[in-house]
Amino acid sequence: MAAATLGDAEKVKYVPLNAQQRFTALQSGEVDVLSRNTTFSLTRDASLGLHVTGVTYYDGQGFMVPVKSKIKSAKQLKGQTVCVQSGTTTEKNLTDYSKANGLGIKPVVFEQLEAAENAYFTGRCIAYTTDASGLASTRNKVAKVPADHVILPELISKEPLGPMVRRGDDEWFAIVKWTIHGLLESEEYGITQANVDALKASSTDPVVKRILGVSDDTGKLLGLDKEWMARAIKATGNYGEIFERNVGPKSALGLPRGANNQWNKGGLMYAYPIR
Ligand SMILES: N[C@@H](CCC(=O)N[C@@H](CS)C(=O)NCC(=O)O)C(=O)O
Repeated sequence: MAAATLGDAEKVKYVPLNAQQRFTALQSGEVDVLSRNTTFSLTRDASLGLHVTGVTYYDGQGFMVPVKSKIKSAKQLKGQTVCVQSGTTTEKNLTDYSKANGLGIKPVVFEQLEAAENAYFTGRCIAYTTDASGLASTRNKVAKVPADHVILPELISKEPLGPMVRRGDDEWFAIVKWTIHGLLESEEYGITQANVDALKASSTDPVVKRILGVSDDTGKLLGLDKEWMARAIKATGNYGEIFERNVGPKSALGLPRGANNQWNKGGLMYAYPIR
């Protein structure tokens, strides 16, 4: 977004926010875009004075348990304690799932992530629940021996994650939304960080030419210049490259591409056309 808008991928100030603080920070203008593991829901979209932009990661809520607990399925959590962070969709999904399946799960709720994780790892709860990507992160980063913990197969919710912006700034909303689609469509059409310059100079594909601003000037319509998307790709790579580097199978998180693959490869990622 910074590369597309300001011409420099480094012109960003990152402000760490926990689950509780994130919406107020965006509402008050402390940040201009909330890019965290935030789920889009009707309530959040309609009642916070914010806009959801586009899904960058399709997630779902899961459970982690110690291997030694011998629990193999979430259905075996009957009457058990589960650590969870407040101010999240996670907390509500847990209650819904417990009710719907008659499990009588006992949630143990913490405001801070570290407190919830710590409670789980010290045995205060039999399971820890959050988005599956969050579980992978916690297991990788916090567990003394990651292999001692298993993520159960059930995903109990849909968690479409992506950036949010403040209402009342339609131009910025459009830039954030179309940057996401541009990076997705670049992957679909094979434009990468490594080949972007060469394709700009020689591609004859009309879609590639449009994305790279060689034919149409889509940037102008967003208040940017015609190089906006070429610059973004050059700075970070396309969506697939960003995925592989940060969360993919070979990264520390080791997450499979799964639902986040392109629509024509069995996934849900479907870029709106840059035209
Ligand atoms: N996607 C869910 C959960 C996101 C969430 O906040 N997860 C926790 C647990 S992984 C987290 O990221 N906490 C970090 C923090 O509060 O610093 C939501 O939007 O409510």
